Parts: sequence; C-alpha cells; structure tokens
Amino acid sequence: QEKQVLEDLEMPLARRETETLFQERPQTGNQYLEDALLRSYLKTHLPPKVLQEVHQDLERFGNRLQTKIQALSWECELNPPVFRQFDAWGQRVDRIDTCLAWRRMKEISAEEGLIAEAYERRYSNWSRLYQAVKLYLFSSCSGGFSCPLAMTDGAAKVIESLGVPGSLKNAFDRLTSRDPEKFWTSGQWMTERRGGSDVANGTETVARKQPDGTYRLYGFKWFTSAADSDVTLTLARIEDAEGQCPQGSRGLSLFFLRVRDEEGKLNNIQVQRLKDKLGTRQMATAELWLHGAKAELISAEGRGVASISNMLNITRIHNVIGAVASMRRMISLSREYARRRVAFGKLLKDHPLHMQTIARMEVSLLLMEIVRLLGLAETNLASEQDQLLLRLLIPVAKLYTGKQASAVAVEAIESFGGQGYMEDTGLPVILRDTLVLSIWEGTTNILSLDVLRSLTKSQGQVLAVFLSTVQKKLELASGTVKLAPAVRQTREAVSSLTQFVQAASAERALTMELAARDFSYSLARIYTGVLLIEHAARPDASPADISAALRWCSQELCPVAAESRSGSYEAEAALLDSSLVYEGS
Ligand code: UCC
Repeated sequence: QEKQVLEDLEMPLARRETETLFQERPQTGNQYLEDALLRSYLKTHLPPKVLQEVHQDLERFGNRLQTKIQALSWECELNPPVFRQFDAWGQRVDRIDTCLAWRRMKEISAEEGLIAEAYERRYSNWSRLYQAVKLYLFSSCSGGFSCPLAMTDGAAKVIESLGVPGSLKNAFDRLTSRDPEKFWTSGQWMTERRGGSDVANGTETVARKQPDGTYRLYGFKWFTSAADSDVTLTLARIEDAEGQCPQGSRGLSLFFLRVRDEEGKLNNIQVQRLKDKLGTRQMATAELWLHGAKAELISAEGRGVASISNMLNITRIHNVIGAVASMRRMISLSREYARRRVAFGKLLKDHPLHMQTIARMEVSLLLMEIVRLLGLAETNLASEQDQLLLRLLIPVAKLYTGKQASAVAVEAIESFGGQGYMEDTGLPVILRDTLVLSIWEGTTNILSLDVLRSLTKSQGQVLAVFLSTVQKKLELASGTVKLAPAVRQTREAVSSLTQFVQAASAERALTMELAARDFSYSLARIYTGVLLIEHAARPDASPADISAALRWCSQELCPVAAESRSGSYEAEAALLDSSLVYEGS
C-alpha cells in the first residue's frame, strides 16, 4: 500500500484512477492484541495459568469491543440523555431518558464482570489487575459509561470495607453482579453549591434521624454524575436534638440511599436540571434537591470524609484508567494515521519529529503498578511498604495522568492536521472528554495537597518507601548496558529530589505548598521512569521497551528541584508576603 501511495503521488491528478491520496480513516484493530506493552506486562507478572485464562478472555473482549461495542459508544455520543420535568398532563415526573446504547452499556458491564471481577477474586491478588485491564480496554469504547462504573466500584469498595452489613447485602450483591437484570450502578454525590473541593466546609445537606433509625436528607446536590444510577453514597450533617449541625469535617457522615423505590418513584428527590457540560455529554449530570430522601447512615458519625476516601481512592484509580486509555486510544489512532497519510512526499511515520512526539506519551505502567498494589492490599498480601506506596501513588498518578491526557489529546489532534478538528471523525469528543480528567475526583492542586497530606500523616514514611523502592529497581537494572543513560538520569533525579526535600523541611510550610504540584510531578516522572527501566531490563525486552525507557528518562525527571534551584518558590512566597500581588491574581 505504501508503494502504491508513493506511485500515485508521482502521477498527475488527471491520470490517477484511484483516490489513494484522499485521507484514509485510521483503522485500529483488537486493542488488546495491538497493545504490546500491556501484553508484555501481563506476561511478565501474571502466573502462567492465570495468564492463559486472562489472555483468552481479553482477546475475546478486544474483538467484542472492536466489532460491537465501539459503535454503541458513538450512539451514546449522538444521543445524550434528555431530561423531562413534566409529562404531557402537567404532572411532575423528573425523568432522565437515556438512549438504548447507554442502557446496553450497563448490560455489557454486568455480562463482562467489569465490577464483579474485582470482588469475586477468582485470581486472588491478580483479580484487580485483570479487572483494571478490562476497564482500560472498555474505557475508550464505553460512551462515558466508565463514569458510573467508577462510582459503582467505589461504592462496592466502601460497602466491602464495612464488612458488607446485612442492610447493604442486597446492594453489594447487585453492584457486583454479572446478571444484567440485577446489576445496579451507584452515584457519588459530593459536590454542593459551595463547590466540590472543600467538601468539609461546602456540605450543607442535613440528615434528620427518624424513629426507625433511618435518616431523611435535606439539601441540594449541585453536581451529581450519572444521575440515572440506582443508588448513591453521599455526605450529610446529622442534626442534633436542638436542630444544630456540627460544622467542618468532623460534622460529616456518610449515607447510602436508593435513588428510586421499587415502583421507580424518586426517593423524595427532585431533579432541577441536567448540566450543560463541555464534555462527557453522554452521561447525565444533574442538580438534585433532596426533600427528605430516605437514607441509611453507613459510617460512624463524623467520619464521613475518612469513610468516603475509600471510594475516592477507587474512583481516582478509575480516573487513571480513563486517562491512560484515552492516551492509548489517541496514540494508536495517530500512529495508525501516520502509516497511511502522506505529506511532503513520504508517509508521516517516516517523519522523525512526528514520531518522536507520539512516542513520548506512554504512562500505562504507572497504572499497572497501582492496581497490582491494590490487588495485594485487597487480599491481605500487601506489606506495610506496599500500602504506603499505594497511598502515595494514587494521588500522584491521578494528578499526573489527568493532566497528561488532555495534553496528549491536543497533541494527537494536531497530528491529524485539519482532520483532527472535524467532529465526525470522532476525535474532538475524545479531547472534550479528557478535559474533565484533571477536574473531577480532585483537581490537580487538591491532589497535590493530598500528596502532602499522605506525607504528613505517615510522618514521611510514604516518601521513604518511595525512595527505597526506586533505588531497589534501579539497582536491579544497573547491569543492563543499554539502559545506562536512563539509570544515570533517574539516579540524578532521585538525588535532586532528596536534596530538595531536605532543604524544604527547613523552610516554612508555604514553600512546600507552592512546590506541591512540581513535587508530585517529580514523583510521577521518576516512578514511571523506573517502571519503564525495570520493564526494559527483562531478558526478553524488545528494542521498543528500551527506547521507551531511554526516551522517558531523557526528559526533566525532577522539575521540583529545577524550579527550586531557580528560586521560583521563594520568589512566589515573597510576593505573597508582600502587597505586590494584584487583587484576584
Ligand atoms: O463526585 C464527583 C464526580 C463523580 C464522577 C466520578 C467519575 C470518575 C470516573 C473516571 C472514569 C473515566 S467529583 C467529587 C470530587 N470531589 C473530590 O474528589 C473531593 C476533593 N477534595 C478532597 O479530596 C479534599 O482533600 C478532602 C475532601 C478529602 C478534604 O477534606 P478534609 O476533611 O478537610 O480532610 P482531612 O481532615 O485532611 O481528612 C479527613 C480524614 C483524615 O483521616 P483521619 O481523620 O483518620 O486522620 C484523612 O487522612 O480523611 C482522610 N483522608 C484520606 N484517607 C482524606 N483524604 C484521603 C485519601 N485520599 N485517602 C485516605
């Protein structure tokens, strides 16, 4: 085909019989089979018997996605949910109508065990990794259904961590069911009108205790994703006998509620409107009034934030899955296009700058590492070090991949030239949908502060484990000659990071806060670097594995040290101290 294209190019337009020079649609195949990095990761880590079974299922699932599910995803984009407040006779109905393809996604999610797999634990600690790989493959074809799945997984996790109390047994069974008839999805209603980051001070919803021990919730949930879900977890303040509510974080408790009753009637909930969003338009995000919604208290009183953080850590991992999947999708489309598209007399794939730009976008090993650790934690196989590392890496990976995903999407769109800008290529929707990944589930700054929180709470242990794990991995790879530059660059970055931390501990807290984002980026880049190095140091590593590690490590791996050396945090701190900052800047 390449030869044909080049021959055509030589021919004057009038004599061309075919239209090979028209731009061709990039066609990707089975996304599991085409993902060499994923497959080699699974081959390296999974026990042979698990690998054999998992491989068969993933190959089948990859085909199903390509031949059946992908088309449904586009249907979801074309038919976003519609809100009907009243019926023809003036009765208030507050119906959110979703399209057939969206409802089919729910059935497929159950059939494929996209939540169930993680809780059945057929493959012990490897079940989480297996589930995450399926979600990763599904994500780009899911038409936004990944969002309710994230929250469903988070809700199941919270319920499981409570020991699945009798009152929640039915809900747990449904959230983790493989039966499409039974399967439920969950929402996660956290954001109120004062905002979604400062949950401790922004939550106004009040919970009134009923004689039967249940609660009624009163409040306004201003941003509820996948409002067509069956159940939800939400935060509220329990009112005391005097009608007072404790304020702040310690006043928040966690509740479970069903959105509708058996007859499909809303649980004293009114839908105010659907949100008119930039992206994720396939999914119904709503403003909801709770007028006495019946709910069950599921945390200790005042432990709402700590309890829901179990859910947040899962939905943040899903965010990483979504980010890595969208990057993967964009990169494979872009690569595929580069194999077909001719510019300046040669195929795009033969332009070095173009290919270098595409190749610097791989971060999937960070995701695999997190779900590997989560799998260990969930089967009581994790060491204390594993747990500390997991606590640190979740916010690091969420903030880094969330930001990276939209940058990659922009770059990939550009790699298509003007075609990337055309709605009906299906490319702009990917860009729109990636933009939310750095916003929901904690913005980049909120998560950078969470990284600092994990440091403070563990008295620095998370960082000590991070550094020792990195050193160990570098040591093991140090005999591989081809990787020497990458190992050296990473060692230098680790040493800069250590120096920065030592210096920062003598500074005031403000300096560390100003550096929090760059600090988190440094952790993400260094850790991704050592994972790529570790993978490339395998005896059967491919030249592509080696070049991926070398390319990754040739970038600035420790931006926090570079910024610190330039004195930018001190300068910013001085500006904040002085009156030099303009109002609102
Ligand atoms: O709901 C949303 C949209 C849903 C759509 C999701 C779909 C995703 C799909 C992706 C697929 C493609 S968005 C809602 C987003 N909102 C957030 O994520 C909240 C962002 N804000 C934060 O994370 C804040 O940092 C807060 C709320 C956690 C701060 O609250 P506090 O109360 O001020 O924080 P504290 O006092 O530091 O923490 C309270 C407790 C502590 O435990 P104790 O009391 O034992 O010391 C903390 O250690 O909570 C614990 N804690 C955590 N534990 C706080 N964060 C964590 C954590 N991440 N992990 C473990």
